[in-house]
Amino acid sequence: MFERRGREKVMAFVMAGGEGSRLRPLTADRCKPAVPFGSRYRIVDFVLSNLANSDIRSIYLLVQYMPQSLIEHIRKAWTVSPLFSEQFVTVVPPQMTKEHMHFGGTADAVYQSLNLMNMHRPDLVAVFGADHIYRMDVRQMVRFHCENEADVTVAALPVPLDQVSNFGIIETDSSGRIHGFQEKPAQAKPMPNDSQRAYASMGNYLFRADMLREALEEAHQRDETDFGHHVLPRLSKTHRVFAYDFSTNVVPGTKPYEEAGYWRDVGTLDTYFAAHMDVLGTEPCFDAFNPQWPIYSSHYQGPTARVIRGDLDNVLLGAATIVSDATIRNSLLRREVVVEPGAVIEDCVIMDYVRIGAGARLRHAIIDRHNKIAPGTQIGYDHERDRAAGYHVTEGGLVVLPLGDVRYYARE
Ligand code: ADQ
Repeated sequence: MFERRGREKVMAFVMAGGEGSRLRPLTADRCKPAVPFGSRYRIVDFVLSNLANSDIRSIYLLVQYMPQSLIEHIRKAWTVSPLFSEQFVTVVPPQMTKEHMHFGGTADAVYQSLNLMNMHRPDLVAVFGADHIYRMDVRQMVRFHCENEADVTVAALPVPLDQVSNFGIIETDSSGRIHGFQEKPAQAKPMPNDSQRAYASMGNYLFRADMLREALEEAHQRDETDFGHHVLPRLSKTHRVFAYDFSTNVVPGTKPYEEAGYWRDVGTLDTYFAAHMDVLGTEPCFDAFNPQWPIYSSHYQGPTARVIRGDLDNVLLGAATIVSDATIRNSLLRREVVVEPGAVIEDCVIMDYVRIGAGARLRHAIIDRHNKIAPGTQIGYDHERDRAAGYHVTEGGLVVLPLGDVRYYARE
């Protein structure tokens, strides 16, 4: 029983070590949480904003695979004033001791960082993934956890049966208590009230702090390294583990037209692209603008975008982007993009510091940062030619250009 119900001290570990191999080539040089998203964010900004907006501001970000770009982003976007000693986002790499040369898995990463809990003496520890696009008021999950006197709470939502092999699948009783947890099974039973879907973990957990320590020390003794494969299946047999129904989470300022319970695991290039299309339109299913629940990112001080002339329809433009006499439809252009006269851009995501030369035509494509597209180039019109040019083409016909090496500002 918690004595300080309603005022629990919560600290967070955000798991940002994932490789995101299915997002290649976007993850060839950076980890998945550092991949740009939308007109100005990185994927990691969504979980960090959710925690910060929920007043959880003691945050350790556990990194491993290619962390440099993420570290730079955290320094620029998430450095908090040292006046507030309990408010920080600190990047934690593997400690490289004789015993541990890397994080063996998500549970091992937190096990190796248990000493960080000693300094803060939290009541609860949030262990959240860094790979998803969503808004969530974590305080509501904390309340649910305390009301149920839970040892562990797992945020959960229904997923189609043909996708269960990507998720931790949960079985609950009518009170929401979890009695079965299977990580990425080949098949799963549908939910009792929905024959087409199974109940899945979102990879976001709340733990009673002393219990987490015990569970991880025991897991370490047994050489078990992963929350989904080892720790949660075991705890759901011995402890009070509950599923928090994400569809009950209400974020202040959500618009009536937004999709209820919007959450996307942008694990593949095609799902990553589709999530970009979700932020477009007059009534987007995920609206980036919500002053009551802002998504924070880098404090770039460049000027607003400039359109000299052009035919633009359903377009997001980042700061300091310049469009002259071009046609752009259903697309996002991030900051410092230059689009020269006669260019046509349709259904595209154009990342920062890209120059699109005069008369170039781009369709259904993602152009990573620091690229220069020569005048007259065609991308997305002939996939054989795209492949021959060295571009990546997905099964869904999306063309992806990897990070370029144009290091001067696009407009120079
Ligand atoms: P996955 O995302 O496939 O499934 P995993 O690859 O372990 O699981 O990644 C979980 C999170 O931890 C990601 O944010 C990743 O970046 C990070 N991560 C992975 N390895 C790490 C390491 N060694 N050190 C630090 N961070 C690391 C998980 C759960 C499923 C759940 C889905 C929801 O295991 O049960 O259904 O998330 O998407």
